[in-house]
Amino acid sequence: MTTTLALTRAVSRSLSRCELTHLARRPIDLDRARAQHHAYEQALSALGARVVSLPEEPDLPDSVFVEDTAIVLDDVAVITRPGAESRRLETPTIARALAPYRALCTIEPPGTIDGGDVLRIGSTLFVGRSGRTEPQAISQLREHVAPHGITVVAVAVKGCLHLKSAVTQIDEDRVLVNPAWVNPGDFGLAWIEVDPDESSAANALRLGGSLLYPASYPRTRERLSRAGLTVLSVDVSELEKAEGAVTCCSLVLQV
Ligand code: CIR
Repeated sequence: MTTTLALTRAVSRSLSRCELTHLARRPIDLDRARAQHHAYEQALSALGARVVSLPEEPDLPDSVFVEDTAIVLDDVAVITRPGAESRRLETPTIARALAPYRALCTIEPPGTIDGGDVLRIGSTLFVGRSGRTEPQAISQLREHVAPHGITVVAVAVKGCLHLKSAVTQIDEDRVLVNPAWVNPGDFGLAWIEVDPDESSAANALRLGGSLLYPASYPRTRERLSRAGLTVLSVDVSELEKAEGAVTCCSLVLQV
């Protein structure tokens, strides 16, 4: 009997000093961000995950976005070397938290890769060549995962932070995609496009047969519901000001 574990980390008091690439800096209400993050964790629980929340890292502004620190597969986890230098100290605590559950390997300098650029579909890891993830690290990742029967395919992504800003898997057969940022045909599945007025709406977290999905994108949500998907909305608007979304706030693994 396996358990779905969702590893999260409390919102840092320094979140307002987060990295920003495509967004202008706006004031972030820290209390509200924490309340939203708490509700997000409750939603993970409601969808069947056992949430393990790591303590706050006061000096690491983006440390709530744990997805970027590791690529967790069935029997191995690859600890990343994040593309933003300010985020590199996030990884040792994540490695410690994952060590009881997975064999660990690491991306070494000069390679950089963010977990947000890695989309697993079956036995393929699609990896976005973004501003954070470069070819040297993609080669390292390929060598780490090949012995586990996993193939790495690099894909072009433009106009957004990470591959998973542009595309996520929403059920066995389909991805949700913004065609302005990534080629929808690259992933070998059928696709649903985001509403044209909701460019950042492609990030959905698939868990327990449902989708955890940001409340900010009602039109795309309507498309998902019409397509027969079960959607649980969460308000993550304060985290969105830090260029975060729903997949980035957890690492989900079977233990
Ligand atoms: C960053 O720029 O690294 C953070 N402010 C946002 C990271 C979001 N991560 C993700 O979507 N995987």
